[in-house]
Amino acid sequence: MLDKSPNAPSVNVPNDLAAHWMPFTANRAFKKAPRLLAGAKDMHYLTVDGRKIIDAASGMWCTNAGHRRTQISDAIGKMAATLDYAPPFQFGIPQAFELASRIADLAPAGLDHVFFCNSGSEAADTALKIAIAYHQLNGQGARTRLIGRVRGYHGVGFGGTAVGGIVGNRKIFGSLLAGVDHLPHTYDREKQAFTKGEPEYGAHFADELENLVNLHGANTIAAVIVEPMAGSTGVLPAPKGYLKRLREITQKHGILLIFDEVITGYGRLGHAFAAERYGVLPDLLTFAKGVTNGAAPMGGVIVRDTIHDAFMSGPEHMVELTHGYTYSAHPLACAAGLATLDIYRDEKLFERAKKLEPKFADAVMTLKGQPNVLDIRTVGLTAGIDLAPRGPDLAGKRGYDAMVSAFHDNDLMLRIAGDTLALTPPLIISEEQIGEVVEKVGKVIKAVA
Ligand code: PXG
Repeated sequence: MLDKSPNAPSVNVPNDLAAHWMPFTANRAFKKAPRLLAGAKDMHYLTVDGRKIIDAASGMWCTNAGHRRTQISDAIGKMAATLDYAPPFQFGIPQAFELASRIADLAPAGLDHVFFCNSGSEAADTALKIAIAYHQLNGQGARTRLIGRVRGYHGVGFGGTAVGGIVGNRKIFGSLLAGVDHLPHTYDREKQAFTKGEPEYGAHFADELENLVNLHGANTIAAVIVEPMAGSTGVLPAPKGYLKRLREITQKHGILLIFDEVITGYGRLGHAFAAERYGVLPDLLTFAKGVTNGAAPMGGVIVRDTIHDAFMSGPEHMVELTHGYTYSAHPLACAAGLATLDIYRDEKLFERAKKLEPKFADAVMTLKGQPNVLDIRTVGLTAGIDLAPRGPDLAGKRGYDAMVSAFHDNDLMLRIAGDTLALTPPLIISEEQIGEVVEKVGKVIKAVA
């Protein structure tokens, strides 16, 4: 229970953690030794016991502009005091239209319409539904099949889980969606280990799509969804030429290509979107996280003109797309989004990420040779460091221990994916702080050796 007495400490720490069933968390281990956060500013979190923790994870790939930006919190506060809620179906707020226009302006030319939701999971499911509906409207109703990728992550809705390819996220949830298949992942340690940026080897993994087309028939396939850089599975940058090849094959067969940019969007790879970095134009592009700097829940799908326009027919009083959320384009999220985009623009944070990329890569690569380090991958301001598992039945234990050691003993927050450590700091990180993070990660790796 929270201590509600007059003498309660200023940072009120609960002493009963049972009621909160935490998401994607080892609940029993957490509750024995909680990692409780009380505040944040710029590159740091503050723990409930007053320690300053350097954030090498942008929270959870969210706070690209750093924490507690007053411009954003002021905008949210002002909006909350002016307009608490507005129905997004059949009514609108000016800020939603402004934000959509600004996001469309940031996206590569051709991606011109923005559909808002509240998370990356909703964005993935929305994109998949739009793809299937588009084919239906286009007289190709047999195109319902969805292709994801092994090791892909597209959130936790039934659609996103079905096209996702992380076994642990799928196996206890039944049959998910029918008619789903998967491309192979693009990682081959023997050929790619310790690559900075996009590996030379692996464009041919895209050719597997031709085999899936042969197997199922192009006229049954609605869309292919991939992350330009697979994040949750431990940072797998796309091999050189891979995404272009995927675009050529999808185009040839009338299959829509969806880029899930929930992580790669808003500067993570040194561009507004990874689509720009790779010069590949998808048909739909999903985003979330960085759009509001994590300060309010928001996600969305950016859609090609041709797809959007296909829906704009029939009687004008009719709803064109029977899909949406009570909190689509929520006023607080729109306010946060507009203030966030101002910061990205004014502080040139995407360019900053691009400039820092080689320095970040060099710094993280110095960890090569540390105990148990099997591979290091970097792209943009992101790195994945694979550690050897502690044993055949202990997959993920060394990674978990590293996260715990980082937080409790080294004042560092990092993400883990099994035994892979993921670094993905706010784009405001200084060169000195990159050094500090890498030094701390080195200590953590030694601590779990
Ligand atoms: N797509 C991608 C590519 C993601 O990375 C989602 C969809 C789902 O977003 P929501 O907002 O519904 O959670 C994600 C989320 C990690 C980590 O540590 C990554 C995510 C979420 C939590 C942890 O790698 N990505």
